[in-house]
Amino acid sequence: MKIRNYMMLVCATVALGCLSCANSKKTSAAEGETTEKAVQVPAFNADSAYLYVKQQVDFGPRTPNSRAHDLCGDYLAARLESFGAKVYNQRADLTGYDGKTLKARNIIGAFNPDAKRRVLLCAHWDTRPWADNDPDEANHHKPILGANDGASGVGVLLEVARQLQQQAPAIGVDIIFFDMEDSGTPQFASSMGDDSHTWCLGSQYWARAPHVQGYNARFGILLDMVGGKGATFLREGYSMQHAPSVVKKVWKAAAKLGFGNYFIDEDGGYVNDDHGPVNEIARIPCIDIINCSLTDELSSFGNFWHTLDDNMDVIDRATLQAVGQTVLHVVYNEK
Ligand code: AHN
Ligand code: ZN
Repeated sequence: MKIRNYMMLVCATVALGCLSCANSKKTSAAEGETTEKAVQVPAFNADSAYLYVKQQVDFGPRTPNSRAHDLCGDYLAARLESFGAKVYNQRADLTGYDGKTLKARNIIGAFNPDAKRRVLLCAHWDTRPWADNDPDEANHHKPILGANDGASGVGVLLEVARQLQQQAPAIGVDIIFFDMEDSGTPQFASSMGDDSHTWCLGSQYWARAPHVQGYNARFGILLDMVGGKGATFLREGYSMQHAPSVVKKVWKAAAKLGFGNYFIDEDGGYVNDDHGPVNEIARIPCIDIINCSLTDELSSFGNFWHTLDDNMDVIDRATLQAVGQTVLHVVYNEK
């Protein structure tokens, strides 16, 4: 990126940031008494998030044991570090559906690591090695770029991380990029029964052995496929089962911010995703903000899901904005 473009982005961010806090101060010093100050929530910059999505996609598919995976992992750890996080690289040899060893790396950025009150934000950063939902069967063994499925959640969280550095919230925040979510048994492999454990390998590992012994957080928010144009987020089943109050909090924030057209007040299906291990193994109530439409024909996760079409063309800044601003609102309103 050219330095000049980056400076323009920084200037735009500063200007937006000032606009957003100008109207939120609520003190009645004139009467000599102070009421509680409304929290100042920074303005999420969707251009910045979009850039972080693109920078991941530019590495190519981030599939297990590939060079692009290694390089993108280094990029993510470096970004988190540059935003002031204490960074943990949790490496593990995990076993794929076919018995092969997968060199996994969960990447964790801890902000305000000494704070007792914490919130966990997470997304998977690996991409699916097989486009097994592609309409063309000849593509089923090719890896996907994962602009939406993978990079979008991580891109939003990198922009959140940048905001955390500029203005610290009242609580500690941990951002976890889980690895090996998307190497679950492909449709072309003959499956022997329940394959659900072949997905979410990185989060399963982390939930059994967190980066900090005895780790805990008030709640978690998982972002998955949060960049597609016209995405809709329904109340996901396991989220409602394990963390209904967090779902309510997030959907209420979205409605207040004018994003009710993305965050729909309707129940969606149950999705096997990284919040599963966080809820059931780490016992931290965690929700999943995941695109789940009721209208798409090929897949409820979008027509490009697990196809070669999951590239930058499907990414819409407006969706990144809706999700990012909602997450910031929730984080900065925690006391
Ligand atoms: C399954 O369909 C098994 N899991 C949906 C979660 C997922 C896949 N997220 C991204 N890719
Ligand atoms: Zn996927």
